[in-house]
Amino acid sequence: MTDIHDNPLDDPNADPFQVAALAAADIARLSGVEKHDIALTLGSGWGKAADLLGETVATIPATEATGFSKPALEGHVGTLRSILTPTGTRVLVIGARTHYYEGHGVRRVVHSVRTAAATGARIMVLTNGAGGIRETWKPGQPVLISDHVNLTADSPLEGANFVDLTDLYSARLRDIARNVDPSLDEGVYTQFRGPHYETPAEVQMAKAIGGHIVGMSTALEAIAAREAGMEILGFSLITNLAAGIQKTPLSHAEVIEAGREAEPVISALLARVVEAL
Ligand code: 8IG
Repeated sequence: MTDIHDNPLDDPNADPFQVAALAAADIARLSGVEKHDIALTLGSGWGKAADLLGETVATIPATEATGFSKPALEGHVGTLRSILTPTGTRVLVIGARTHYYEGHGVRRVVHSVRTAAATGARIMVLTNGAGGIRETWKPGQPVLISDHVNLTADSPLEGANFVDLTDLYSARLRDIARNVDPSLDEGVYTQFRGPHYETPAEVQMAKAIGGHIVGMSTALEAIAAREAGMEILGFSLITNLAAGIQKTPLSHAEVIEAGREAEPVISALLARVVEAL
């Protein structure tokens, strides 16, 4: 199942939860760890957190787990890591995100989240790099996600499955994060399809409908995590102010550079928060 052209999730008759269960079994077999407690998806800028969390018990190329896609983007390490923290918590670190804009469908996008749930994880920590709408925010600043507006016009849920999204981004977990760093601000994440960045007019629309953060990944994943019964903590690294908020054009190189600079600080913060969960 390592060939991108032979992904079982692409079979419309496949049950995505069954594929996730197979992936979880792959992870258990390859890592020797039967059950994980917390799962953590590392977006751009957050990659160093894994090293700070504890002992890496196993590093698995994501393509060794059923249903995972090859990484599409440079800077996104396509590995699954099993980490044992000093307090004995098992953390599954997902360094292999499939974005909605890749066009492989929403099942592939949320497969890592469903797999995390199938490994036993009860808490899903989702991190990303994103644009900031609040003028007071600075590139390199981490913020908590308090809620989201899903502008993809899509859902990872199939059929008449009316999942409640009140308190989607757990107030309890946000409180724990703020105990670790009281200076953490929070905001509403608006997910656009991408991969283009927004026009300034779209950023103004996002602001008018209550958004503070613009991104391309996390809302769909959070919905799937909630469907799977997990408690969710979301973090955005503001790598740039959104189009028209910052006066200069957005560039992917700048975004990567902002992530690289912030990485040591926010990774240390994230490791401390995960340890406190
Ligand atoms: I990094 O400004 C990053 N990801 N939609 N807009 C959207 N996604 C982003 C942005 C941004 N910056």
